[in-house]
Amino acid sequence: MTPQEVLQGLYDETLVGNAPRVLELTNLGIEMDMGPETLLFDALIPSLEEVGARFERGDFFVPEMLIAGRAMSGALDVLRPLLAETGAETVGTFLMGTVKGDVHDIGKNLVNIMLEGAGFHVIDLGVQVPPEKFIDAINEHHPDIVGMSAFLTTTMPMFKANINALEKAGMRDQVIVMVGGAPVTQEYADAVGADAYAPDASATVKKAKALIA
Ligand code: B1M
Repeated sequence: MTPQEVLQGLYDETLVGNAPRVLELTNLGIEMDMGPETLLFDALIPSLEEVGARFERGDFFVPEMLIAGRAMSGALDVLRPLLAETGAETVGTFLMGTVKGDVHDIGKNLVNIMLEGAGFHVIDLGVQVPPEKFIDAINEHHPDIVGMSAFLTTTMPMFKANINALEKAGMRDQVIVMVGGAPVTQEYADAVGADAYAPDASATVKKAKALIA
């Protein structure tokens, strides 16, 4: 297979949620020295974007989104050690979670992988994280930055609820709050009183490093 055929195959098989084939092609791409970023940014992410577009048009439904998401997650498991392998020293602690009511985690996991690769110690609280769980984890781990992901317009308001909870607990000044996720914008981040916003995983790493420098 040529590198172009591997990328096309990864795109097509992710789109239809063929997880075993996505895994095979991911491993093949790595054996062919294609580099984890190429597989991710030139095939896997564009494919999920197309899944989202088809869902919006009514051509795909939740089950199709689910199996495509699973196929992507399987590939991420293979790519994780390669993306994170830098040997960088710990630069700070990043507490991360997808907000309450939201189960999307692929984007959050990708941000985590890139942060780990850049030397952050990442504590992942998972998905559907309620405000009190963020508070407890801040008390326990004393992170430099608290990252909150939301992928639905209906769950974005949880940023504000989480920040309010931090204020109520007298902890707002102890942490930098960073927000992100597909529908989030800089304007929205400003409106809810977050300290920072990033549109994607690599921008998150750059901002996070700058924030604690
Ligand atoms: Co859902 N979903 N989904 N979904 N899903 C979206 C997000 C949607 C945009 C699809 C669409 O309509 N085009 C839409 C949201 C519309 C909106 O509100 N604006 C949507 C919907 C509507 C829903 C449901 C409501 C569907 C339903 O039930 N009727 C439902 C909600 C469930 C819930 O959470 N309560 C639902 C369910 C699901 C699945 C479970 C089936 C599955 C999730 C699987 C999983 O995550 N484990 C799923 C999927 C796969 C998607 C799409 C197709 C792909 C998401 C993804 O992984 N993208 C998505 C469409 C799309 O985004 N194009 C969609 C790839 C990922 C690498 O990108 O997630 O954007 P992204 O992450 C980026 C950035 O956002 C940023 O960096 C990441 C990496 O570069 N980032 C941060 C993320 N967090 C950050 C934090 C930061 C900084 C940057 O600082 C802390």
